[in-house]
Amino acid sequence: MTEVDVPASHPRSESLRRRHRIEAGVEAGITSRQGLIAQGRGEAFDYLLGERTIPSADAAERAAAAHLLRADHAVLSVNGNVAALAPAETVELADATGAALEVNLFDRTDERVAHIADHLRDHGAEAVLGAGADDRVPGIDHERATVDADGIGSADVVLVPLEDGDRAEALAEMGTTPLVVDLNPLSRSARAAAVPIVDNLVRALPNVTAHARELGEASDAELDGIVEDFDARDALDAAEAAIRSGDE
Ligand code: PTJ
Repeated sequence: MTEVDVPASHPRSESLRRRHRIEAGVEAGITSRQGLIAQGRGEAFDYLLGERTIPSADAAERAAAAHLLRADHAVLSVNGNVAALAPAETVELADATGAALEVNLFDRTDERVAHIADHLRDHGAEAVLGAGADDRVPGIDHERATVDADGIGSADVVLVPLEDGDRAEALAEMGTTPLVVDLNPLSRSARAAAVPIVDNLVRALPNVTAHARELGEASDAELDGIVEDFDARDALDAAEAAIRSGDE
């Protein structure tokens, strides 16, 4: 069955279509096989969240938009799951905020970096960083440390969607502001984030874009206010409470 064969009447049709996108990503050399496992983990949390953007996630998405707009050099980090699930939405967010795009992988191969960069270009991206690999994030002993010096290596704000590990914390250690999209409010990445967005990537990215467009004319003082008013701890607590109770 292909993506188009999933009947709209199926109660889990949207979820099945996303699974197909990840599966196709693996077949196209974009997504790692580990990405299939990550997708299942995310689905479970999303189910418990009611597969909706809860109010605290919407507030986080607005704060993330403000961070991206006021950054001097923002970068959206793209891995194999992000590229398979939301390539157009990722490119659109980069356009709306002026952020750069950089491929950054845990299971890094030059071939997969090239496939993902091509895929983003097919969805409208102009420049895609990540192949340079001429810098490292200190304190990480695996391939996610490999970055471009003119990308994540010198960014002041980095959006880290969909990964759990030690990179968000390492970015914070080097003075870079990590914004994280992760459906698990207990994940290391979410807990290390200046802005943890506990929402599905496929809903989160378009909503950050919508907030960025709406804030396009906002003054620096207004953006600063949104950033300062956001409390990461409260957002994580609200998401965990929503998952545990089923309420907002
Ligand atoms: O492409 P690579 O080589 O960089 O590898 C990417 C994966 C995803 C395989 C790698 O980053 C990984 O193993 O991630 P983890 O440790 O499984 O963590 C993924 C986190 O993202 C988990 O906390 C999931 O709950 C969460 N997640 C999964 N799907 C989504 C998600 N969060 C938001 N939106 C999703 N669609």
